[in-house]
Amino acid sequence: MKHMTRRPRWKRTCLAALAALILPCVVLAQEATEKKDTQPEVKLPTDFNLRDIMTPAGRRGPLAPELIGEKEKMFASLERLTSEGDNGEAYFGPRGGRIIFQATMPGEEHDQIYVMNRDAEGIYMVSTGKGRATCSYFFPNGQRFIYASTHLREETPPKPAGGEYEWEFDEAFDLYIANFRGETIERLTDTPGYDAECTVSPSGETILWTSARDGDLEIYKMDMEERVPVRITNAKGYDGGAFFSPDETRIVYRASRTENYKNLEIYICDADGTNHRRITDNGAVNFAPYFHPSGERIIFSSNMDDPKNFELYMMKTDGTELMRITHSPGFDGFPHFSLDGRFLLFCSNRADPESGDTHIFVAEFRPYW
Ligand SMILES: [Ca+2]
Ligand SMILES: [Ca+2]
Ligand SMILES: [Ca+2]
Repeated sequence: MKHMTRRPRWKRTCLAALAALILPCVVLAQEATEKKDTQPEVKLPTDFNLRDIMTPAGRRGPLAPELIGEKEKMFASLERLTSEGDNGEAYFGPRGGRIIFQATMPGEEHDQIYVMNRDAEGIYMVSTGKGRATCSYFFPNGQRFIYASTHLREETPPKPAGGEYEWEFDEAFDLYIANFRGETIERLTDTPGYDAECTVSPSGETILWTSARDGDLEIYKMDMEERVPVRITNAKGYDGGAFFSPDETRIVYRASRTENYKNLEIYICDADGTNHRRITDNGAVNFAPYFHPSGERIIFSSNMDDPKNFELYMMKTDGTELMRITHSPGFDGFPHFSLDGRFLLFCSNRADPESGDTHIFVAEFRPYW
């Protein structure tokens, strides 16, 4: 990727982990975050109507068969849902009719959170428009979402020149719940330091996220009624990017344990934070793990076959039966299945690998195991 003029956002995400791990003091020397919440002004679309974004799940986006790689036999079809901006971390809504994602739109400097219909129509911003926003995820009632944002900090520093990515572990990130009118409903974290990488359990009763509250980056869970953070990981080094299994008995995540922090491996544990097992061991950058709806396999992104080209892979939950899903130039990552497993949402820069812009795709998934 050295020839690229601009680094794609996936590199921000991947290298973010490495950068902060190389610079551990980034997350240790935290300043207290401003605790007094303020509600920034939100600009809603002039024709805003909640019904407009409740697309029936049967609607599809523009098909892009020319972007299916020759060896991508598990893709029965491919839709391209975005055509501008630099997009990432897209996740289906509970009934598959909407998608929430983060994007740096043309002319903007930082990521904000957007929703769109399943058919790629009706994109609009649902975060505050201030600071940086990341890691959005629907609650299963479809009326609210969780995300991480720095909007309470008075000024957002510009992106560092020279491609340094420690900002991704920005200490000003905290978790918020908001609705699709762009209104912040609740601030969930207020301890000093990074809180982000949040996901919601299938039942909506529990969230997972990554926090620096205890001095090292660890995964925590919190019951949405009890509101008591429970620490899931207890190992030196970065732990993050966690998702529950469909039955909420297990958690899959990524972590770095190496001294030089040059790789990320996939781990799995029980939902109470016991029985941690590493299920990849290839020395590459493995991240964005997500359970197939069967609960028996995990899809993830890795550069195990080519340090410059991330692809999607699947494996059983014990790490066996590894199979490669994508074969395309450039980045493929952030996989997310629809509840029935029929569709695979992912982010890729296959449309224009040289530009570095990442776009959102949906494949009709045809597993052959
Ligand atoms: Ca915090
Ligand atoms: Ca840790
Ligand atoms: Ca690829």
